[in-house]
Amino acid sequence: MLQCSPSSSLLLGLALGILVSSAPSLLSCFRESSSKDQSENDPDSDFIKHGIPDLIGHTPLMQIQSLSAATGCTILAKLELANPGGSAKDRIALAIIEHAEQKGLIRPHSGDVVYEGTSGSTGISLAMVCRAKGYRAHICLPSDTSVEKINLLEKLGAVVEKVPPAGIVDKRQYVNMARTRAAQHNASSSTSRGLFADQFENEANWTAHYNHTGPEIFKQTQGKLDVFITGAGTGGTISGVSRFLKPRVPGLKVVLADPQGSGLFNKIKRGVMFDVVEREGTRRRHQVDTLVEGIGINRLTKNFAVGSAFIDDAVRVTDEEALAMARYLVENDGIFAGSSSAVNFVAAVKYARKIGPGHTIVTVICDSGARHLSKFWKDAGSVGGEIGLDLDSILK
Ligand SMILES: Cc1ncc(COP(=O)(O)O)c(C=O)c1O
Ligand SMILES: *[C@@H]1O[C@H](CO)[C@@H](O)[C@H](O)[C@H]1NC(C)=O
Ligand SMILES: *[C@@H]1O[C@H](CO)[C@@H](O)[C@H](O)[C@H]1NC(C)=O
Ligand SMILES: CC(=O)N[C@H]1CO[C@H](CO)[C@@H](O)[C@@H]1O
Repeated sequence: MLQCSPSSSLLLGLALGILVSSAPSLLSCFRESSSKDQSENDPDSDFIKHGIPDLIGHTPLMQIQSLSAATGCTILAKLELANPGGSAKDRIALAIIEHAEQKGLIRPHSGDVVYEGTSGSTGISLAMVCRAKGYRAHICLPSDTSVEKINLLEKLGAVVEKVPPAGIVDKRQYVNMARTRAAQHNASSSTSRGLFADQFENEANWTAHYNHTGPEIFKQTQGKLDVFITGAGTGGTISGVSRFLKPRVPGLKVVLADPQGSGLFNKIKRGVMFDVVEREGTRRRHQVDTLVEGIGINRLTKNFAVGSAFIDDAVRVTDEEALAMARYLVENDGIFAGSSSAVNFVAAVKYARKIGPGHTIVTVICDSGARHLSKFWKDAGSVGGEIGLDLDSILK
């Protein structure tokens, strides 16, 4: 609904179709009151969803035909872009809000406001879920955030506060500003409350993936997978999914896909972050020097730390490789993916080549290329002429 492209509504339709065919336990009450044959054969015999929260999760798992054929491995992608807000962050936004409701920290339709510092997908998901559940969202972001993101947040009814770019140790940095605003709201109102969502440290982050994304992948593959590979922003996805799958899938390898400039690759390979100096606050403002958005980081977050013992290996991906892969997926499969998804696929192919044919590799399409038109895709060059890219020319 948010991205008005035909592809996202198609994907949403696909998501609902897969839900019907692959989640029998959820559907048992539906099936009891309707013909089983009918619900299995007719993709339109779906039950009615009750608002946005009902649409979050249960995303399809899709085989990538070109990459599977080229590597001899079965390469599968969890389509997180099929969530109603266009990314896996819908799961986190819903989990954070429901968690806070259970703890009695916020109440719907009482003027409570959810504050977050984010220039990424989390703000969009929070803005959407807040409106669906009777809250307001207040998003702090760096003033150089792209105008289309700011527009989207505002059209979703969020208050957007632009703060001057600053490092994480600075009080006026956007995440710190969101924390301050929530506290100020609390202090100044006796009737309503402020909640700081805190996606990087909030435990609802990885548990949402432990409770939902991991079990969905397990069911969809019937537990038959050899590798799970994805990037880390907060680390919630890789931690939650690997903590769920590792004990249940014997021999599973969990692999981190890391963009250039991120310290996590070295953390996994050598046990140390890339650059200790950065912790002293001397780092450049752009923590990670890459075109890729949403993954790659140079500090250790709690959500990454809870899963790092479950990560077996890491693959580094350059921007150049990610850009070429993004084009490759459009030209060969009609898949228009975002930058972090392109990184995931480069890493999946590199890992497939390392372990050889015959394995099943699961990765993630985090969001659509539509979110990345003005930055990543702008640098992708012309797409759609000759189908000329082969995998060898992508991997450096
Ligand atoms: C587009 C995109 N891809 C991937 C991720 C990584 O997810 P996680 O925060 O669970 O590590 C994010 C998170 O910020 C993102 O915005
Ligand atoms: C706001 O107040 C509630 C209830 O007093 C408290 O639990 C919460 O931690 C406060 N939040 C902030 C951001 O100060
Ligand atoms: C995950 O499941 C546990 C146990 O049922 C529950 O306590 C927790 O709140 C759930 N968390 C999320 C984010 O769904
Ligand atoms: C159950 C569990 O281990 N929860 C942890 C999740 O991560 C937060 C910090 O992000 C910890 O405080 C919790 O103990």
